[in-house]
Amino acid sequence: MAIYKSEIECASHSYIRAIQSARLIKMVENAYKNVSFYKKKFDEIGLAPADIKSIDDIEKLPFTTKTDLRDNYPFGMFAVPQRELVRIHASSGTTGKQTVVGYTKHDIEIWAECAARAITGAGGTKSDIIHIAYGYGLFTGGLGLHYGAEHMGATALPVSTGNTSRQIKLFLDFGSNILCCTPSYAMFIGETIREMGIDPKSLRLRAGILGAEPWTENMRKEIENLLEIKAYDIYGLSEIAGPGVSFDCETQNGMHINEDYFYPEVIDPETLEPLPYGEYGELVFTCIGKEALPLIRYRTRDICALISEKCGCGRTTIRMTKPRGRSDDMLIIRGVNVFPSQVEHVLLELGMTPNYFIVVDRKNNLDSMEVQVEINSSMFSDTVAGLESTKKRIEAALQSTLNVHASVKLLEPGSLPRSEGKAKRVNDLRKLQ
Ligand code: DLL
Repeated sequence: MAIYKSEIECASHSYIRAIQSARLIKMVENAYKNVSFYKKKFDEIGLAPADIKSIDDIEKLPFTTKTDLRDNYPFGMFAVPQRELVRIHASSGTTGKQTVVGYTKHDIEIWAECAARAITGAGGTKSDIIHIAYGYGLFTGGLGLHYGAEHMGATALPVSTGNTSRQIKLFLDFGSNILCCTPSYAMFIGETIREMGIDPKSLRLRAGILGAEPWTENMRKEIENLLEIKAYDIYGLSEIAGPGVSFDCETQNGMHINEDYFYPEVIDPETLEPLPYGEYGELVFTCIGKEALPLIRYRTRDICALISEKCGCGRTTIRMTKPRGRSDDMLIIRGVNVFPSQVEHVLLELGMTPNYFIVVDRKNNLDSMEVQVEINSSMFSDTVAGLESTKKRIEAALQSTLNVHASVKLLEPGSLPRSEGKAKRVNDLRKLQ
């Protein structure tokens, strides 16, 4: 399959290191000179921009967190005056004050190129209609892939999220080739297509570029079967760049990081020490190519590992595993760490639907966890005894994977709310007490 910028994506390690070094030096100077937050941080630890001579010096630099962005709300971390900005995005702010990010013309150009690399990684070409069903607005999903599609000369179809029957009508009428949305919305679109009696093979859709939330390999198989497409993962976060920080290629074996612009590290979130390739920890990025918001060693909270082995697709860029979830999404149930993605994995291994919801509570000082899951329509006619044994089977499998007891509640097909954006999987009632 084609590679969008092979001179970079297939470059030698030493060539990429040289680019990273040059860009890091420039960005550190920019951050020190133009962002008072960084000047103060550097001065506090006695670090001068001149101490950063190459990418090998990255570990000398201080970390940046979401709290730093919030404390400098809205424009305090920008290295350019507002008149230099051509776009502003912001996170939804559901867990506190929203974080605001700004882009210069040059920043938009590199982000669009990274998104174009991702669309090409999913087999997209100039001839394709890229159906964008991520939200347009302050969220980066819609506009990020939109600019990526235009950058490569493909046809962007800016549908935005919601109105599922219209999405499907456009598949039928316009012949969309690549669907971009969250994995949970792709599932819902797939279910709706089946309910409407449409054979997905009769559509021109052949790939999905799905991300913005954690999803498992089993969910990938479900979506691929339901929509008869190949499902590619895409990762990004507003603070660094929206979709296109990293992306799946045809091997679907870890996402290639656009490391000429976003330098990755994985650290131990407790000791803050960098971890070797292959070990799971917290992903950290340094934005080495951006002008407006030069974030240094930004702690993403996403848990994953870096993969340095050569990829079968020919790209040489470093890859990251699918994020398991965010350290702040991790539930601690009776002292045991549980990620919602582990629950999803178990359910799909047992042939259940990926429509599930976790309710955590605390009664008499003891944590309880209930996993609600919809049964398949084929199980609908099962006897009560049959359903009871399914419930027991799931409970036993959850216990052995999570090392903690979860009670299971089976629900009728279609009873849980469907998501058109990022799915909400957990209600932690303990936080409300
Ligand atoms: O979700 C950007 C994006 C849009 C990525 C469209 C991909 C597609 P935020 O709203 O700032 O930005 O949320 C960022 O979402 O730190 C991860 O926790 C999670 N996330 C994003 N992509 C993935 C993925 C966009 N492929 C946060 N797998 C990140 C798992 C993901 N988690």
